[in-house]
Amino acid sequence: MQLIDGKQLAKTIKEELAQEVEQIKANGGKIPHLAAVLVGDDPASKAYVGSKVRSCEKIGYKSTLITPAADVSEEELLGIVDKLNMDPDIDGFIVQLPLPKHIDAEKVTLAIDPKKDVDGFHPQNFGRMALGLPCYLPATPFGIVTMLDRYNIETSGKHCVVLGRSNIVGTPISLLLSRKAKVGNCTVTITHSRTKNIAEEVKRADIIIAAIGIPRFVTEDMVKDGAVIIDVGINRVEDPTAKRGYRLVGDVDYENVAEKCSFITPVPGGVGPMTVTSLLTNTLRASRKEVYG
Ligand code: BQF
Repeated sequence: MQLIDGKQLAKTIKEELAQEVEQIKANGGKIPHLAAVLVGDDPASKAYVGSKVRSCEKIGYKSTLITPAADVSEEELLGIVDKLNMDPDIDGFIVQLPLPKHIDAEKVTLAIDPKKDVDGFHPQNFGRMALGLPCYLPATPFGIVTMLDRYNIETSGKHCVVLGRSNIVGTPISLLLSRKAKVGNCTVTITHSRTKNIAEEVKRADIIIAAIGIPRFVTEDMVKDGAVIIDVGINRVEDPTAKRGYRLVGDVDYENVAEKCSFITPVPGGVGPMTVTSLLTNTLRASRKEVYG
């Protein structure tokens, strides 16, 4: 079994991006500038946005953090989005999800200028991804594809089984891996809550993408010998010995499954850190106008 070390790979990619920034500075170009909108004070969202902003600072990007209160009106939030759309210094921005219930997240996503949509959530970027046109890839699928690429893991002709069909992970990674591309050419099965016999489907997989949101769902008996496992889950489980009383586990029963597979991503330190570098790469592409000219 070989570990796919997302934390280390993310560090390498951030170093590469930092060098790009050095080049830009030396040539007197525009420094990439990411803005993040964090509504309210959900602790997980604060932590995620905090790490994105710190990563920007570390590699030499400009960053702007906007923190409206949890009771901000939808209208006000749409006003913030509009200002960011218009601001010529902002190359790209994100509105951290989830949003409070009184705000229509779909409406907010639609309001983001696709040219600045570095999370790749706007239907225009999603559609372009599905068609194989230039676009910003959503962070998690982009991170997964980058891991498979950098670890030289063959995907062509492989059977990939995806667990979960969310708009931000399951559905887009299924599309990407089935496309005709360097990382692609898979035969993809999408499984979900209505799938009749998930274990039987997963057992056939050469590549398993677990994005189901159930702690340790994928067990040893579901895994074919030599399979590649990408664990997207971030689940809190009680652990009295841990400082905070809980710890993070993936959607895969790592301890028991690891022996059987050829490659596996850990949780934490697997897919998670790669989502942050995806956002940083998209922001560089935005500042270079690589996608929309
Ligand atoms: C790690 C996210 C659910 C809902 C909204 C490193 C991250 C996570 C884990 C991270 C996530 C998950 C992010 C680790 C961003 C990934 O070491 O394992 C980094 O920052 N993520 C988010 O912004 O919004 C979410 C998950």
